[in-house]
Amino acid sequence: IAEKKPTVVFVLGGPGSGKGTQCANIVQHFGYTHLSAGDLLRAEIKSGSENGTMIDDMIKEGKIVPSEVTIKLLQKAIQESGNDKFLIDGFPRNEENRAAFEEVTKIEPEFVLFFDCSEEEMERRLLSRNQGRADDNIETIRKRFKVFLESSLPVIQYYESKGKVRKIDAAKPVEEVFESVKAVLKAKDE
Ligand code: UP5
Ligand code: MG
Repeated sequence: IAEKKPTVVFVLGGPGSGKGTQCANIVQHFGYTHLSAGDLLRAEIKSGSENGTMIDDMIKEGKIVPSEVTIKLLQKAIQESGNDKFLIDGFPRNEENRAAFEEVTKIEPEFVLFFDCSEEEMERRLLSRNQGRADDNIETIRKRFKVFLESSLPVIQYYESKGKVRKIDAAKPVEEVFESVKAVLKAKDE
């Protein structure tokens, strides 16, 4: 059966740039389903799956989990949602993630929301989050920043070269960031 391909927006930005916070706002106003790759991986650890220990070890080191694991979780969530519009938050994180997702799903993003924020501000936010995340300690935060610069920024640059990046100043207060986000999403509907 020929199914219509879903609409996908990738939501990217460094650790603590506000991806999850802004996705929650977008969901309330624009009818997307929010899929955080990190949340799906953390749920997989909790479920006691056979991959759980490997995923847990990688997250504690700030490393990127193999594409096939993350893509399977995303595909399952897409199928189970019943929706056709998705915010994919925190994925793809490297070139291999990006190529594998395209190859397996044949989906290309409509555009990429890029939350741009200084490391200093992101570090401050992560250290004061207090939600018990295993990776919110200064040692792991430094590793996450390094992986972001080395592996994830090139993905953003790839989409930039295709004219697909909508860059948002994410260092401002939450409400102001959301005003910029709304402007991008409204422009899409016009
Ligand atoms: N906050 C938010 N916005 C603010 C603002 N404008 N002003 C002041 N404070 C603001 O926000 C972080 C904190 O800042 C919160 O306390 C918030 O209230 C405050 P949040 O919205 O949670 O930021 P977010 O960008 O979502 O930060 P997060 O820590 O989730 O980003 P990461 O990209 O580091 O985490 P993720 O969960 O995506 O990935 C975690 C790990 O999983 C990765 O390191 C990796 O090991 C693994 N992973 C993979 O391997 N593959 C994947 O595809 C995805 C993840
Ligand atoms: Mg998040």
